[in-house]
Amino acid sequence: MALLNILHFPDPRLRTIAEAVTNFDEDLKTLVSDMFETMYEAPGIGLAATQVDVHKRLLVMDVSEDKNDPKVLINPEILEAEGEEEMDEGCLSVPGYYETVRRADKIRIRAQDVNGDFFEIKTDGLEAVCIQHEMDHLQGKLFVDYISSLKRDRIRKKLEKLKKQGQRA
Ligand code: K1U
Ligand code: ZN
Repeated sequence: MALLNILHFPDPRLRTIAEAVTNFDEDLKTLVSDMFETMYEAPGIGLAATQVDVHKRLLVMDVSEDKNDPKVLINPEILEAEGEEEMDEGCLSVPGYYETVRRADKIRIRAQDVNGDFFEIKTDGLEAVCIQHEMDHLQGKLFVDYISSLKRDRIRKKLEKLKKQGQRA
């Protein structure tokens, strides 16, 4: 098990479009296990491979209170989306910032597990929001893309300044 480095906005690698997973091998299982360790340690409720600089279509999540409901979605696809919901979102790649984002409230997803077997999930609320947020990462999109460019620029400048200060220390 290993903790992975999480990329921070505005790192251009976060804009990479991920490719489909085709090899369901031991390396994939190690990556999934490292992503869970990284997500729980952060702590977060989700993590997309893009955030750890792996440009493959997979995400991990656990929105349960007791952190005992880990889920892996590989090559996820939205089959149905309905309703609208506004929720405050955070992002491990945009530390310290929360913004309200409007997304579909109920979704039906098809994905593969670590063995390549297909399954479907029908969900709503926080889990539906988290899946959409993580699937955005796989397309190189961040929750700050839903807010005004003025606010986004302010966040970018603050995170760039923090990074510079960290490098000097
Ligand atoms: O993708 C990420 O960076 C993870 C992100 C997921 C997410 C949060 C909120 C709404 C949609 C998607 C996070 O986990 S941010 C941290 C967070 O929300 C949290 C951390 C500890 C306990 C509970 C929540
Ligand atoms: Zn995120």
